[in-house]
Amino acid sequence: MIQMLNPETLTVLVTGATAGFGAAVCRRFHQAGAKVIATGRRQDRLAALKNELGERCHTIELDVTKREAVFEAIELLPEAFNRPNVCVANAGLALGLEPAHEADITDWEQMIATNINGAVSTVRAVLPGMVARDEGHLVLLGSVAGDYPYPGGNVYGATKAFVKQFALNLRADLLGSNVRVTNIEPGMAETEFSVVRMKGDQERVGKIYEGLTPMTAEDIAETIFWSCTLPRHLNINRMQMMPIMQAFSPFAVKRR
Ligand code: NDP
Ligand code: 8X3
Repeated sequence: MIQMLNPETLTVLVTGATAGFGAAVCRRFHQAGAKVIATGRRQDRLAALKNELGERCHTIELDVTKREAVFEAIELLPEAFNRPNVCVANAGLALGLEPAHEADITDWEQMIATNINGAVSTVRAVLPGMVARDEGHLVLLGSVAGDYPYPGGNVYGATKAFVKQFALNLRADLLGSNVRVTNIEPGMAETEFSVVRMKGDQERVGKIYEGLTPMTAEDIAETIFWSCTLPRHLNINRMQMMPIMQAFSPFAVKRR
């Protein structure tokens, strides 16, 4: 038996905590005794989470695309929460599934601003404190879309490929410190992700998960919790996860 970390020693900052993986991560760590800092844009969701979790939960209304606001949020953390030793850079989205020549470029820009710039700002804001304290864990939300191309994945997949390489390069920079970095790369998980991607078209959303059992937000939260409570000498670099009912296709070939 290995000795897992005591979750009560953890203060966990989560971006995108108002839904899906982020909310489940907050609940999982909180249930185990950790303090959580839940952030996101929807204030009503944050208030409900605070109401549910109570004293060991601090909430911040935060749009990760606003760089100054991200840095300010970390700088102004109240005393009881100002030493986060886990940061889950989770805020992100996919918008649309159109082929590249038909996609809305503002959707592309929003994915880049959130999934790339948002993750970069979050990491850059939280990392100096972790390095100074010589203790921390950055968890980034990548995706199988960053590993495998698929039609309509264009910019979304590219943002997640960035996240993967960013995580690996962070590991290179942080060698010698006690700061861990993990890129979690899920496949199909049923959250609000597809509602956002399909811009509220429930019929299209329903078809995505029809006839299969997708992963849940709790499945992903459990994996993150596990990787963050492993003994400090261990680092999970990348973790790719899929539901059993999802796998790969052969290369597509267009014949005349
Ligand atoms: P959800 O749509 O359920 O949750 C996304 C969260 O991101 C929400 O809390 C949303 O909060 C937040 N968010 C979006 N834009 C911003 C922003 N500009 N600033 C701050 N927060 C923001 O999706 P998931 O939980 O499924 O997705 C979480 C992460 O996991 C994403 O990075 C996604 O790409 C990734 N992922 C998801 C998979 C899936 O199949 N579900 C698979 C692989 C990866 P709010 O709107 O309140 O700001
Ligand atoms: C979400 C998984 O397969 O919809 O990142 O791109 S997928």
